Amino acid sequence: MDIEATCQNILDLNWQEKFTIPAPGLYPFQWNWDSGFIALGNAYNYPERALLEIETLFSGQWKNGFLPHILFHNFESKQSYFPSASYWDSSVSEYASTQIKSTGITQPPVHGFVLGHMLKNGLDRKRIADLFDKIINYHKYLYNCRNYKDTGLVAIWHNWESGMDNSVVWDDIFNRIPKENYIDIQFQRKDVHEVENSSETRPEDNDYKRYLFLLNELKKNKYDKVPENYPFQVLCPVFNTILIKSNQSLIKVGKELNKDTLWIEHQLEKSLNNFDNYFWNSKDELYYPYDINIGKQVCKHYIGNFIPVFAQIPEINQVHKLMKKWNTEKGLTLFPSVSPEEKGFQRKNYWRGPVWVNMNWMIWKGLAAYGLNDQAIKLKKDTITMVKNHGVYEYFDPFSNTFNDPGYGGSDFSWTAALIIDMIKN
Ligand code: 9WN
Repeated sequence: MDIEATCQNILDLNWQEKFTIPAPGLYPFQWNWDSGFIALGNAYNYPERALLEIETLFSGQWKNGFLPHILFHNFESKQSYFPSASYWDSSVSEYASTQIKSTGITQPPVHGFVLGHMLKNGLDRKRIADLFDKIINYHKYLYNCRNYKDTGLVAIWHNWESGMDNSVVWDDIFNRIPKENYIDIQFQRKDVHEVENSSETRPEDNDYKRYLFLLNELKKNKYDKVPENYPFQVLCPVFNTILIKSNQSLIKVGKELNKDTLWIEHQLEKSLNNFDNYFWNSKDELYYPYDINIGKQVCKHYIGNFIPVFAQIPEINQVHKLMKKWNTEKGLTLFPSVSPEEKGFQRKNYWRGPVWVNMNWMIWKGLAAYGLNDQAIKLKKDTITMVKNHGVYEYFDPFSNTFNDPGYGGSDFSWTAALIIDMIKN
């Protein structure tokens, strides 16, 4: 079977009547940014599924516009994931859906650019117009409740909100949390039973304790505000790039559908005006996250250094500088989640080194938009070849050249399948 058919089969396998699970067993519910990437891939062969995926996701939107990171559909019959619906207990919030249980944190806002892709591919305009309004409400939540000093840059409150859960960029923040705050937290993980070799490829128990400490603090505050002295308040360049990209796309969609786009244009302008002030480091010539608590950039070498190309935020001369850094990275053809030279790099461990398809997809899109076609085409080809050689997994060893050496984490991983389909189609 060719790779496109294999990927399509995986999307079929993971389809659950109105949404798609990210991976069987490991992730049995609906995840926010996963659904965006999945809908993008489904827009080609299954436009109805693509629309339904995003409609189902927004059926879990809260009254204040907030869009949760997991919707626990059919949670009674699914026991393979922790933290569960009852651990999160979204009912503590007066805004939460009373119909659909969810988490109380969000994930990168990919939906705007996914909507643009759907419109471009001729999907139902009326349904796109309805989704447009819901996405705007979500962005209003972000700009009302997460806007840092009215910069147009929005803050994340949990590492799971970044989607890049155990990246080295969060290490210092976690190391600053006093041990007595989390050491006694009790829990039973499920993920470690769902993947091969979990001790080398998934976060550690000690990491989970700290993730749960943050979760419990946010829950005490009804997922509405950050508590005083709360340790995780970050401006993430990846999250903000994705928001900017979505806003750029929503403006185009809005104009085509005769919607008012002034508010988004205004937010976008602010975000772009402030982006480099917080994220660009002119000495290192890289983008870094900004830790609000200490008022400093987190100067670590990881994939987020490059992601702003996705929304064409850097000028072309900055892009050339960024690409030079990439080329020096030990001859790797794809972007690893963390540079092999960075302290804490682990080639098999989740967001601490492995290659992820969605990250390389964003850089590919960005390079193509700058007209850097040779680099873009090579990145696309190498990503497809990696998946052909190692399987449709969640993440991949950046140094593995051996054919048939499997990838890591969830097998039959939906966003890998969806984005490979998109790469093949373009
Ligand atoms: C927590 C579903 C999600 C992705 C994240 C990825 C992983 C979850 C977990 O899986 O996170 O959200 O339990 O490890 O890090 O990006 O959305 O695929």
